[in-house]
Amino acid sequence: MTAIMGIVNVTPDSFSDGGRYLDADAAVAHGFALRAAGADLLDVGGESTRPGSQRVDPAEEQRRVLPVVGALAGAGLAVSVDTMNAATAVAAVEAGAVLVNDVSGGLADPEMLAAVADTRADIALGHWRGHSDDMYARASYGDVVRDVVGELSARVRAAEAAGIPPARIIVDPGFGFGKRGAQNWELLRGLARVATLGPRLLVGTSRKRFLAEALSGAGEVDEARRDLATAVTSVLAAHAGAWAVRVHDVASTRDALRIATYRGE
Ligand code: PMM
Repeated sequence: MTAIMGIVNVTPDSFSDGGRYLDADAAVAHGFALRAAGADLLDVGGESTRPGSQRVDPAEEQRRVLPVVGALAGAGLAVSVDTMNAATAVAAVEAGAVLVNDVSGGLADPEMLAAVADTRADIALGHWRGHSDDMYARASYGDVVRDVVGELSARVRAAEAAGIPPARIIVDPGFGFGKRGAQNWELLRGLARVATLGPRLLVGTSRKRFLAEALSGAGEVDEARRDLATAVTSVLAAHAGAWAVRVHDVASTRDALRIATYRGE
Protein backbone atom coordinates (compact mmCIF):
# COMPACT_ATOMS: atom_id res chain seq x y z
CA MET A 1 0.00 0.00 0.00
CA THR A 2 1.27 3.43 -0.91
CA ALA A 3 2.21 5.45 2.16
CA ILE A 4 0.75 8.89 2.89
CA MET A 5 2.98 11.81 3.78
CA GLY A 6 0.95 14.56 5.43
CA ILE A 7 2.08 18.14 4.89
CA VAL A 8 2.78 20.41 7.86
CA ASN A 9 3.80 23.76 6.39
CA VAL A 10 5.11 26.17 9.02
CA THR A 11 5.23 29.16 6.68
CA PRO A 12 3.36 32.43 6.45
CA ASP A 13 3.09 32.27 2.65
CA SER A 14 2.49 28.70 1.44
CA PHE A 15 -0.18 28.79 -1.24
CA SER A 16 -2.70 26.49 0.33
CA ASP A 17 -2.48 26.57 4.11
CA GLY A 18 -0.30 29.63 4.54
CA GLY A 19 -0.24 31.32 7.88
CA ARG A 20 -2.60 28.93 9.56
CA TYR A 21 0.12 26.82 11.15
CA LEU A 22 2.78 29.44 11.70
CA ASP A 23 2.43 28.98 15.40
CA ALA A 24 4.43 25.90 16.48
CA ASP A 25 1.71 24.55 18.75
CA ALA A 26 -0.87 24.80 16.01
CA ALA A 27 1.52 23.07 13.58
CA VAL A 28 2.11 20.24 16.05
CA ALA A 29 -1.63 19.87 16.60
CA HIS A 30 -2.14 19.80 12.83
CA GLY A 31 0.52 17.06 12.60
CA PHE A 32 -1.31 14.94 15.17
CA ALA A 33 -4.59 15.48 13.31
CA LEU A 34 -3.00 14.32 10.06
CA ARG A 35 -1.59 11.28 11.86
CA ALA A 36 -5.05 10.49 13.24
CA ALA A 37 -6.45 10.80 9.70
CA GLY A 38 -4.01 8.16 8.50
CA ALA A 39 -0.72 9.81 7.63
CA ASP A 40 2.25 7.44 7.83
CA LEU A 41 4.77 10.27 7.77
CA LEU A 42 4.62 14.01 8.48
CA ASP A 43 6.55 16.44 6.29
CA VAL A 44 7.49 19.60 8.16
CA GLY A 45 8.60 22.57 6.05
CA GLY A 46 9.47 26.16 6.88
CA GLU A 47 10.21 27.57 3.43
CA SER A 48 7.53 27.98 0.80
CA THR A 49 8.46 26.84 -2.70
CA ARG A 50 5.34 28.19 -4.37
CA PRO A 51 6.03 29.76 -7.77
CA GLY A 52 7.53 33.22 -7.31
CA SER A 53 8.35 32.81 -3.61
CA GLN A 54 11.49 34.24 -2.00
CA ARG A 55 14.13 32.30 -0.05
CA VAL A 56 13.96 32.10 3.74
CA ASP A 57 17.01 32.62 5.91
CA PRO A 58 18.13 29.21 7.34
CA ALA A 59 18.08 30.55 10.92
CA GLU A 60 14.45 31.62 10.47
CA GLU A 61 13.64 28.31 8.77
CA GLN A 62 15.10 26.40 11.73
CA ARG A 63 13.22 28.59 14.19
CA ARG A 64 10.03 27.57 12.43
CA VAL A 65 10.59 23.85 11.92
CA LEU A 66 12.79 22.50 14.73
CA PRO A 67 10.25 22.80 17.59
CA VAL A 68 7.62 21.13 15.39
CA VAL A 69 9.94 18.33 14.25
CA GLY A 70 11.06 17.79 17.86
CA ALA A 71 7.53 17.62 19.27
CA LEU A 72 6.16 15.27 16.59
CA ALA A 73 9.22 12.99 16.53
CA GLY A 74 9.32 13.04 20.34
CA ALA A 75 5.77 11.69 20.35
CA GLY A 76 6.94 8.76 18.23
CA LEU A 77 5.72 9.95 14.82
CA ALA A 78 7.77 9.51 11.65
CA VAL A 79 8.85 12.98 10.54
CA SER A 80 10.50 14.30 7.41
CA VAL A 81 11.89 17.78 7.00
CA ASP A 82 11.22 19.70 3.79
CA THR A 83 14.35 21.79 3.32
CA MET A 84 16.98 22.79 0.76
CA ASN A 85 19.48 23.79 3.48
CA ALA A 86 22.03 21.30 4.79
CA ALA A 87 22.24 23.00 8.20
CA THR A 88 18.47 22.78 8.64
CA ALA A 89 18.48 19.16 7.49
CA VAL A 90 21.15 18.16 10.00
CA ALA A 91 19.49 20.06 12.86
CA ALA A 92 16.13 18.48 12.03
CA VAL A 93 17.62 14.98 11.98
CA GLU A 94 19.16 15.73 15.39
CA ALA A 95 15.66 16.77 16.50
CA GLY A 96 14.29 13.40 15.33
CA ALA A 97 13.52 13.59 11.59
CA VAL A 98 14.08 10.31 9.74
CA LEU A 99 13.89 11.72 6.21
CA VAL A 100 15.27 14.83 4.53
CA ASN A 101 12.95 15.98 1.73
CA ASP A 102 15.03 18.20 -0.57
CA VAL A 103 12.94 19.41 -3.51
CA SER A 104 16.15 20.57 -5.18
CA GLY A 105 17.68 17.08 -5.18
CA GLY A 106 20.76 18.36 -3.41
CA LEU A 107 21.39 21.10 -5.97
CA ALA A 108 20.44 24.19 -3.94
CA ASP A 109 22.99 23.61 -1.18
CA PRO A 110 26.29 21.97 -2.25
CA GLU A 111 26.72 20.67 1.32
CA MET A 112 23.42 18.80 1.42
CA LEU A 113 24.35 15.33 0.14
CA ALA A 114 27.51 14.95 2.25
CA ALA A 115 25.67 16.30 5.30
CA VAL A 116 22.87 13.74 4.94
CA ALA A 117 25.40 10.97 4.26
CA ASP A 118 26.79 11.61 7.75
CA THR A 119 23.37 10.99 9.33
CA ARG A 120 21.19 7.87 9.30
CA ALA A 121 18.31 9.68 7.60
CA ASP A 122 16.83 8.86 4.20
CA ILE A 123 16.82 11.54 1.51
CA ALA A 124 14.13 12.38 -1.04
CA LEU A 125 15.66 13.95 -4.15
CA GLY A 126 13.28 16.15 -6.11
CA HIS A 127 13.59 16.99 -9.81
CA TRP A 128 14.46 20.67 -9.87
CA ARG A 129 15.99 23.16 -12.26
CA GLY A 130 16.21 26.29 -10.15
CA HIS A 131 14.62 28.38 -7.44
CA SER A 132 10.97 29.31 -7.46
CA ASP A 133 11.50 32.99 -8.29
CA ASP A 134 12.03 32.14 -11.97
CA MET A 135 11.49 28.40 -12.32
CA TYR A 136 9.22 28.58 -15.35
CA ALA A 137 12.06 30.12 -17.35
CA ARG A 138 13.66 26.66 -17.28
CA ALA A 139 10.54 24.70 -18.21
CA SER A 140 11.89 23.55 -21.56
CA TYR A 141 12.04 19.83 -22.30
CA GLY A 142 12.49 17.50 -25.25
CA ASP A 143 10.56 14.62 -23.72
CA VAL A 144 9.64 15.64 -20.18
CA VAL A 145 9.53 12.08 -18.80
CA ARG A 146 12.84 11.11 -20.36
CA ASP A 147 14.48 14.36 -19.26
CA VAL A 148 13.20 14.08 -15.68
CA VAL A 149 14.34 10.45 -15.45
CA GLY A 150 17.78 11.38 -16.80
CA GLU A 151 18.24 14.37 -14.49
CA LEU A 152 16.96 12.45 -11.46
CA SER A 153 19.28 9.56 -12.12
CA ALA A 154 22.20 12.03 -12.16
CA ARG A 155 21.08 13.24 -8.71
CA VAL A 156 20.89 9.64 -7.47
CA ARG A 157 24.44 9.06 -8.70
CA ALA A 158 25.58 12.25 -6.96
CA ALA A 159 23.93 11.13 -3.71
CA GLU A 160 25.60 7.73 -3.92
CA ALA A 161 28.93 9.35 -4.71
CA ALA A 162 28.51 11.48 -1.58
CA GLY A 163 28.17 8.31 0.46
CA ILE A 164 24.41 7.81 0.79
CA PRO A 165 23.55 4.10 0.36
CA PRO A 166 20.94 3.37 -2.37
CA ALA A 167 18.46 2.01 0.20
CA ARG A 168 18.26 5.47 1.79
CA ILE A 169 17.47 7.29 -1.47
CA ILE A 170 13.99 8.27 -2.69
CA VAL A 171 13.19 10.14 -5.92
CA ASP A 172 10.42 12.63 -6.68
CA PRO A 173 9.66 13.99 -10.19
CA GLY A 174 8.83 17.41 -8.71
CA PHE A 175 5.35 18.22 -10.01
CA GLY A 176 5.08 21.94 -10.67
CA PHE A 177 8.79 22.56 -10.22
CA GLY A 178 9.98 24.07 -13.48
CA LYS A 179 7.08 22.44 -15.32
CA ARG A 180 4.14 24.06 -17.04
CA GLY A 181 0.59 22.67 -17.06
CA ALA A 182 0.77 20.12 -19.86
CA GLN A 183 4.24 18.96 -18.86
CA ASN A 184 2.86 17.90 -15.47
CA TRP A 185 0.15 15.82 -17.15
CA GLU A 186 2.69 14.15 -19.42
CA LEU A 187 4.78 13.37 -16.35
CA LEU A 188 1.77 11.94 -14.54
CA ARG A 189 1.03 9.63 -17.48
CA GLY A 190 4.69 8.60 -17.53
CA LEU A 191 5.13 8.04 -13.79
CA ALA A 192 5.65 4.30 -14.19
CA ARG A 193 8.78 5.10 -16.21
CA VAL A 194 10.06 7.24 -13.33
CA ALA A 195 9.37 4.33 -10.98
CA THR A 196 11.62 2.07 -13.08
CA LEU A 197 14.57 4.24 -12.07
CA GLY A 198 14.93 2.01 -8.99
CA PRO A 199 14.66 4.08 -5.81
CA ARG A 200 11.38 4.47 -3.93
CA LEU A 201 9.14 7.01 -5.66
CA LEU A 202 7.54 9.96 -3.83
CA VAL A 203 4.86 11.99 -5.63
CA GLY A 204 3.53 15.42 -4.65
CA THR A 205 0.59 16.80 -6.62
CA SER A 206 -1.45 18.13 -3.70
CA ARG A 207 -3.57 21.22 -4.52
CA LYS A 208 -1.12 22.20 -7.26
CA ARG A 209 -1.90 24.73 -9.92
CA PHE A 210 -1.99 22.21 -12.79
CA LEU A 211 -4.91 20.45 -11.08
CA ALA A 212 -6.84 23.69 -10.66
CA GLU A 213 -6.13 24.64 -14.29
CA ALA A 214 -7.55 21.32 -15.48
CA LEU A 215 -10.74 21.94 -13.52
CA SER A 216 -11.36 25.55 -14.45
CA GLY A 217 -8.66 27.16 -16.56
CA ALA A 218 -7.67 30.43 -14.94
CA GLY A 219 -10.64 30.46 -12.57
CA GLU A 220 -10.51 29.93 -8.81
CA VAL A 221 -10.85 26.36 -7.52
CA ASP A 222 -11.57 25.86 -3.84
CA GLU A 223 -9.66 23.53 -1.52
CA ALA A 224 -12.28 20.78 -1.54
CA ARG A 225 -12.10 20.47 -5.33
CA ARG A 226 -8.31 20.56 -5.29
CA ASP A 227 -8.31 17.82 -2.63
CA LEU A 228 -10.62 15.63 -4.70
CA ALA A 229 -8.35 16.12 -7.71
CA THR A 230 -5.37 15.28 -5.48
CA ALA A 231 -7.03 12.07 -4.29
CA VAL A 232 -7.43 11.04 -7.95
CA THR A 233 -3.82 11.82 -8.88
CA SER A 234 -2.68 10.02 -5.73
CA VAL A 235 -4.47 6.88 -6.91
CA LEU A 236 -2.85 7.23 -10.34
CA ALA A 237 0.54 7.62 -8.63
CA ALA A 238 -0.11 4.54 -6.50
CA HIS A 239 -0.96 2.54 -9.63
CA ALA A 240 2.28 3.69 -11.23
CA GLY A 241 4.19 2.26 -8.26
CA ALA A 242 4.62 5.23 -5.92
CA TRP A 243 6.03 4.42 -2.50
CA ALA A 244 4.35 7.50 -1.01
CA VAL A 245 2.19 10.49 -1.90
CA ARG A 246 2.62 13.88 -0.23
CA VAL A 247 -0.74 15.53 0.49
CA HIS A 248 -2.42 18.29 2.52
CA ASP A 249 -5.75 16.54 3.08
CA VAL A 250 -4.88 13.07 4.32
CA ALA A 251 -8.45 11.80 4.79
CA SER A 252 -9.54 12.15 1.15
CA THR A 253 -6.40 10.55 -0.24
CA ARG A 254 -6.57 7.78 2.41
CA ASP A 255 -10.11 6.90 1.34
CA ALA A 256 -9.26 7.08 -2.35
CA LEU A 257 -6.26 4.78 -1.93
CA ARG A 258 -8.31 2.38 0.17
CA ILE A 259 -11.12 2.20 -2.37
CA ALA A 260 -8.72 1.82 -5.29
CA THR A 261 -7.03 -1.18 -3.66
CA TYR A 262 -9.95 -2.76 -1.74
CA ARG A 263 -10.64 -6.44 -2.33
CA GLY A 264 -13.75 -6.85 -0.22
CA GLU A 265 -12.05 -8.47 2.76
N1 PMM B 1 6.00 20.22 -3.40
C1 PMM B 1 6.04 21.29 -2.59
C2 PMM B 1 6.85 21.27 -1.45
N2 PMM B 1 7.58 20.17 -1.14
N3 PMM B 1 8.26 17.98 -1.61
C3 PMM B 1 8.23 16.91 -2.40
N4 PMM B 1 8.98 15.82 -2.08
N5 PMM B 1 7.49 16.87 -3.54
C4 PMM B 1 6.73 17.94 -3.93
O1 PMM B 1 6.07 17.85 -4.98
C5 PMM B 1 6.73 19.11 -3.11
C6 PMM B 1 7.53 19.09 -1.94
C7 PMM B 1 5.21 22.51 -2.89
O2 PMM B 1 3.93 22.42 -2.36
P1 PMM B 1 3.44 23.02 -0.90
O3 PMM B 1 3.83 24.48 -0.87
O4 PMM B 1 1.98 22.81 -0.88
O5 PMM B 1 4.09 22.25 0.21
